[in-house]
Amino acid sequence: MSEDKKLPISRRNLLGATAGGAALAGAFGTRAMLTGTAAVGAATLATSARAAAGAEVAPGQLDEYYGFWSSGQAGEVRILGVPSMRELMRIPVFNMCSATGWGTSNESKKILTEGLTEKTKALLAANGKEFPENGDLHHPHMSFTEGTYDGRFLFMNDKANTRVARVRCDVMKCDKIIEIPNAKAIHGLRPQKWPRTNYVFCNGEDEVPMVNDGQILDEPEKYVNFYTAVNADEMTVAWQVMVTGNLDNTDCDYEGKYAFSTSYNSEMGMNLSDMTESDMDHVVVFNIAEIEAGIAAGDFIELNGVKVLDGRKGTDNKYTRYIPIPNNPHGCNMAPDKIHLCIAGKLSPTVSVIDVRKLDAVFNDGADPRSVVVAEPELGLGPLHTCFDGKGDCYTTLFLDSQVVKWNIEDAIKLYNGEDVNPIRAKHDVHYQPGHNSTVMGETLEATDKYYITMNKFSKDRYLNVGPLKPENEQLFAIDGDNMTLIHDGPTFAEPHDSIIVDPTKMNIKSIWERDDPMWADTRAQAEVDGVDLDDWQESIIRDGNKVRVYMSSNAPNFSLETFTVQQGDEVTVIVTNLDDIDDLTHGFTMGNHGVAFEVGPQATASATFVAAEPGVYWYYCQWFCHALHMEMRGRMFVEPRAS
Ligand code: CUK
Ligand code: CUA
Ligand code: CA
Repeated sequence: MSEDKKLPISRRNLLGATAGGAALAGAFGTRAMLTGTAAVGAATLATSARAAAGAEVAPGQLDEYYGFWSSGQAGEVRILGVPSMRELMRIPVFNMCSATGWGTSNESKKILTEGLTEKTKALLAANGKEFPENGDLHHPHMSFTEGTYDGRFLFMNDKANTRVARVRCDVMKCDKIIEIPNAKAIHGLRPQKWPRTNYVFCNGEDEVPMVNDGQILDEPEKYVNFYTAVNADEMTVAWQVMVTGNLDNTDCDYEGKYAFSTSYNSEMGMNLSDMTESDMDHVVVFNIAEIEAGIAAGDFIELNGVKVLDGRKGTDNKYTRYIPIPNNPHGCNMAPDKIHLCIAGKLSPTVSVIDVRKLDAVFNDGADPRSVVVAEPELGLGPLHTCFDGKGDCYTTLFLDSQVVKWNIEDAIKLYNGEDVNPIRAKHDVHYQPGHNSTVMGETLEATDKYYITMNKFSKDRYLNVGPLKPENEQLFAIDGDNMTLIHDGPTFAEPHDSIIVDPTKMNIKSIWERDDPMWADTRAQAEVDGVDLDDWQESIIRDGNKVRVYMSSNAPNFSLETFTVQQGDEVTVIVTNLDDIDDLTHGFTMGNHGVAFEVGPQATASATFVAAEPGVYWYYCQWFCHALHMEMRGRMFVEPRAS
């Protein structure tokens, strides 16, 4: 190779292709020695390591666990099988989905629209939209009963448009989305763990004027931030607490007493240097019983229809306490020992461990807020999130070091008390820059030491070049015993922030819809008015002024209507009921050239509305391959020219 043909210097060609790096990278890895080698050997190693760890999932075999993954700015939730890491399904939530018609069907548009505030509706209308067509979904979490998952719902945030959504786990579809008033940029989100998920706690990340109507603009000293409790059953806002500083990530205890939120901007800075100026920021602790008592006693103001309590710093309030924590903290993770809350330092190389049993004294007896910190081990650079194995060990991601550090809480406490112990059990290189991490059932009382997933923000040069936009990278480890064995290493599309791994025995998932599912209750009510039986074969075309409702059924490989006729300018609603009741027999309805396509699952009803603005012949067809004669499952809409 001539000098000028040499490849550019990269980790790959600098280090050469050698397997084994990942295995070596276990216990107490020396960074200089290990950087890069694991990157090259990982894929080959994962295959044999998977067999050794007993984590092989043969074709057709079922995975041990469900993984529910966020997708960041892609706006959806993904279901993965763990440990195979096969993507099983995508649940559209804050995004538009071409396959399922999420954002196009009437049923989904109602969910996407009905929870918006009037102000946002007007803002979107001025931009030609009915609902936000994007979302930034960071944190998917399941509902709890008595400290463990109960398989009812998933809840998730949209940072981009200040929303919280709920997914029904019986059908794996989103059924509610609400915008949170007053707050801006809902980021942290966790369901209440005890006694059950009555509340979903969530917090805005961005500070705004209390009344954000343009009267106050560049006066940050008048900005506030809001912590929100959503009524999980009704998907309404139960209450909010106004705080000082911003809020980042949140979690809550296993007793239903306290919720917590990290703040990286206690400074109330509006630029980077101001936001990182102070050595100490804080965690805000929210006292649930005092907040509920405050509501009952009328100690709130009503702001945009929400009861808002004042929990700002420096006020003599019973609702909040501020615990000083170094330096722009991020992750907020409650350990399954019910006692220890782990706050990741981010700019500080530490994790601050809070003993939640000591919080009563801070609220009731004026104890020093820092007295609740019982350990603060130095773990490495850029600690972001911590997860748990249920046996006293923790795994914390180190963003800057591109490592995960395994450490022990009890030893960290001993070290804090002056004993000569090292709480660090192991460090392992990951590729590259990890954010969130999860263990199986790790945020429940049933946390296990089975698998560990790290969600890494960069893949750099690990994969074939796909252009300037690179995939992210995820790595799954078997963690039973003292070892961490890499068993999966693969790219993902933007951007899995967070995941939970759930035991299938917690789930109760339907395979076919119930005919009377509430998802299409409005359509059913309209059909009754129109004298159409949605549960029977339908060939009805109902005209109502210039509105036309076209009812048809599907039964593979037929639509009940081969043709229907409307007038130019009619507003046409096509309602399709799938009368097939066979597992995995989904149909779809795509109306050519009208931007209309939606899924109709077995026994489901779905609909979409469009204006037939241009005369002509338009074919519609089923877009889910359902039968040998699926291509023939089509029909024509005739649009007659408007009589002049
Ligand atoms: S945040 Cu993404 S790495 Cu939004 Cu959960 Cu920490
Ligand atoms: Cu029905 Cu394809
Ligand atoms: Ca700060």
